Amino acid sequence: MFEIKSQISKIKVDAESLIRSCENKNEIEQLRVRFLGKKGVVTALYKNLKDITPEQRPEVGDLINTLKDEVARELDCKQSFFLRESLRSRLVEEELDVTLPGKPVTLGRIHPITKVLQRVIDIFQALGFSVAEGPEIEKEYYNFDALNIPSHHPARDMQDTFFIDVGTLLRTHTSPVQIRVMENRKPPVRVIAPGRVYRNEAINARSYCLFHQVEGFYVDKHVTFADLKGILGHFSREMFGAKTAIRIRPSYFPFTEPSLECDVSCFLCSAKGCRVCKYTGWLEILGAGMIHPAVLKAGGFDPDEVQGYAFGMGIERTALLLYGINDIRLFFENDMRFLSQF
Ligand code: 2NL
Repeated sequence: MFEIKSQISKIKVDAESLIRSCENKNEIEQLRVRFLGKKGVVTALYKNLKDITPEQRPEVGDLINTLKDEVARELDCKQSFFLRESLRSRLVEEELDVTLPGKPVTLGRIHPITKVLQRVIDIFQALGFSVAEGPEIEKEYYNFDALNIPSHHPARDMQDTFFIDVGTLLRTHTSPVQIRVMENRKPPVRVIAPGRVYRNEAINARSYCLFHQVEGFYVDKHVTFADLKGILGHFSREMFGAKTAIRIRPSYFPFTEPSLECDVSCFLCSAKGCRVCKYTGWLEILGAGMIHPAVLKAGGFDPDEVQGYAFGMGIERTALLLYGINDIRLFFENDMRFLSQF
């Protein structure tokens, strides 16, 4: 009994000093085998239990259990010390400072132009219009000829249009999409064409070399100017508020006859007059008209059988008004300080 107790104390002292002087993980593993392994020193003690009296066994058994737990704890302790050391030296080697704050994750936002564009699309989709898209690099034929824009027209000038090649250009409006739709469909057709368009203009607060447009058209038997007026009023009230009034003025586009420009009552000052509406109470928002017979023909329709209206609006201009922004260039800089305000 005395013998086994002193054996236990000796093993404890030995183990402690050996563990203390360990220099690496491998040495710890070797000690773990030496003391706690199947053929280990502590394991061997259990076998000696049979040599002592049954009355004394529980006490000695407890002592051995405690010894086993203590040795295991000290081995674990030293092992995690080596683990921390190796991690630390790796961090130093890699010059990684884990205490530095992480990079902030900024969430993206829907661009204000996309928001306005989507609202316009929603309004027309609710009326049964479908959405069509087409190429931004377009044939001169679809961009100009098919739209009854004569070859001597100033819009065809290099000064106003980005030409890619002879007969190929960056579309200056989304009307060519509508010609392509006409070529492939039979009336009745109700389509809107949203998208990017390009103009070779001097860049300033009011104009940029690219912008977004939504054009739309409806061709059917018996489509009249009154249908056009109706849709312009409906769109304006949906877009700018139920109290919005519209005013139409005669205008000119080569692709419509007659042509008009549509103003809405200024939603910023309730038409009382402000700087934005230049004290007129009206804001110009879109152009429209009855599709020119030559354009219907170019799209493959018979102008004696069907008629149609068409309209077009610039999205940036509408967004500037809706959000009270004074510089169109802000839409193209993609500065999160600007974009995160919408
Ligand atoms: C504006 C005016 C307009 C159209 C676009 C059009 C398209 C076809 C046939 C006839 Cl396929 N017209 N589009 C008509 C009138 C005006 O746009 O101020 N846009 C920003």
